[in-house]
Order: sequence, then structure tokens, then C-alpha cells
Amino acid sequence: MDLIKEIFRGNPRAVGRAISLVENDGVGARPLMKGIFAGRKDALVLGITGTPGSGKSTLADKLIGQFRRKNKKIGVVAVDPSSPFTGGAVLGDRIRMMGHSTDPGVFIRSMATRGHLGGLAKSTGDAIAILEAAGYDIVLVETVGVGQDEVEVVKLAEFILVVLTPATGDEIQAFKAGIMEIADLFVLNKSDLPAAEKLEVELRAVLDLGLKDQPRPPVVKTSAIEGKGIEHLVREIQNVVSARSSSDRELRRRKLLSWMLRDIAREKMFDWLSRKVPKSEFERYIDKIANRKIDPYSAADEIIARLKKP
Ligand SMILES: Nc1nc2c(ncn2[C@@H]2O[C@H](COP(=O)(O)OP(=O)(O)OP(=O)(O)O)[C@@H](O)[C@H]2O)c(=O)[nH]1
Ligand SMILES: [Mg+2]
Repeated sequence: MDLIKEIFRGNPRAVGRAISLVENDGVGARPLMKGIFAGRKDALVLGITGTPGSGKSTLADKLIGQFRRKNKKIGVVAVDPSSPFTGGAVLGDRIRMMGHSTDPGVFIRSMATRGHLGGLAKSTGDAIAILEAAGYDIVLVETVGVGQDEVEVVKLAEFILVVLTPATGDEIQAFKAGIMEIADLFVLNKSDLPAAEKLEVELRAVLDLGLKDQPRPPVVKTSAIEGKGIEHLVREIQNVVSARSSSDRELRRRKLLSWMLRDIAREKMFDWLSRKVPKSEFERYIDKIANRKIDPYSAADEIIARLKKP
């Protein structure tokens, strides 16, 4: 089948095949993405991040339900950075959103790291673009917010929800670095648990300290498992999004695209480098570094200098 044409027609099988192709960086992946970008529409891309087990998938499931009531088509990309060994988490994500698996307005896909570092962000970015091309109005990206890689992935979203729960105590401390700054909204999930009030007080205190001169992102309490607070959450998301001026949105888009371009360029440079510099040369440098004959920075400079020579 003509994959690009079928994607633009919204054929979910074509979408699935295209995502597999970019995930494996298979033959045809690059021309495919060129075709996709040429006619892409913009969806609202929502990132959901938070510690393992904070209820991201349960929340995504409830958000899907809410958006479907508004007749929006939803694509979900659940990213599992820790694979290939933890099929369990991905399976859990799938099961938790199973209620929507037969709905043609919903497309759910999990993705795992196959290749090198950074590859995940690239293939997730491609998957988002494919879903946008297929006409999904909203794309949810679920990722565990722990490592740098995951932060990179969630930055692909134009609106980031950070999920906290009272179940894990030092979460707020951990989140202060990195994730805190990129949150557009905080979800206090599992608010049915006793320590929810305490967490809210702590979070607001941290936000007051950390974000002195900036507007505080909204904090919304939910109990995803009971479906509580979801309507409020959707309203808050819409409030923040619609309060953004079109120039704000444009700026954000450009930031994402420039970040994506850099990522692709970096990857291509690295491919090129790996082809130009034989493995044996790398090995020789590694020996020298190990024997303290040279430091890695100077070694990298030497390799680059050699490549620059005509
Ligand atoms: N008490 C309570 N439990 C919840 C709530 N939301 C989710 N859970 C439970 O928390 C567990 C983890 O939920 P998931 O939705 O899989 O969490 P997740 O963040 O997607 O987990 P990973 O993808 O593995 O990181 C499940 O047992 C859920 O039933 C909630 O609002 N209250
Ligand atoms: Mg999950």
C-alpha cells in the first residue's frame, strides 16, 4: 500500500506500520518522514510524565474518555525507555487503556528504546508527526519522568503534565531538578489516599520558592482510578492552552522543531563519524585514554582535526 497516502487518509494500520518503520529505522523510514512532514497538520501534543506507578496510564485512559466525549480523535504513545527487558510496564500501559482498544477514534502504541541514546526521542518525535498527519486531534505521550532521556522525550509535547502522588515521599525533591521547570500543570493523582493534602501543601511551597517571578502552573487533584477530577483537569488544560497567544504557540513550535532538527543533525553527524573513523582508530584512542596518555577531549579534537584535513 502507499503508506504516506494511507496515513493521510487516517488508516490506523498504515499508522502502525509507519511507526514500526521509524522505530526500527528501517529502509524507507527517511523518505516516509519527508512525505509526512510535507503535509503535516498540528495536533495538541500533551506529555504525561511522572514516577513509575504514579497512575499516568490510568489517567491517560480517563483523559481519552473525556476527549472522546468531545469527539476528538486521540493518539497515544506510551514510551518505555527501560526496555527491552521490562515488557511488563508496556503491557500494563496497554491493559490500562484497553477500554478504548476497539474505538476507531483512538490509536494506542507503545514504544521502546532499541538503538542508541537519543534515538527514542527521535522515533517518538516521528511517531507524533505520523499521528498528526493521520488527523488525530490530540496526541498523548506517556513517559516515566526519571532520566535525561525521558525529559528529552516529554519536551516534544507542547503541554506537559507532571503527575505526583502521595504514595512516594521524596518525589518532590527528585522533581525539583529538571522536570519541575518544564511542567505546565501538576496533577496530584491518587488524591483518594490519606497523605494527599500534605503533598499539596508541600508542592505549593516548593513552587512558591522555586518560581518566584513566574506564574505558578495549576495544580489539579485527581483520583484517576475513581475517575475523579478528570473534567476539571481537562478544563485546566484547555484554559492554559487557550490563554497562550498564537505567537506563544508559534514560538513553542519553533523551539520544538529546532530541537528536533538538532537531534536529527547530531545523529547524522554521528553516523557519518562512525563511517569515517574506523573502529580500530577509536580502539587505539581508548587504549591511550585508559593509559592516561591522552584525555578524551583532546582525543576527540584529534579525531575531528584529522577528518577536517582534505
Ligand atoms: N489509589 C489509587 N490508585 C491509583 C490511582 N490511579 C492509578 N492507581 C493505581 O496505581 C497503579 C499504577 O497505575 P498506572 O496507571 O499503571 O501507573 P503508571 O504511572 O502508568 O505506571 P508505569 O507506566 O508503570 O510507570 C495501578 O495499580 C493503578 O490502579 C488513583 O487515583 N488512586
Ligand atoms: Mg504507564
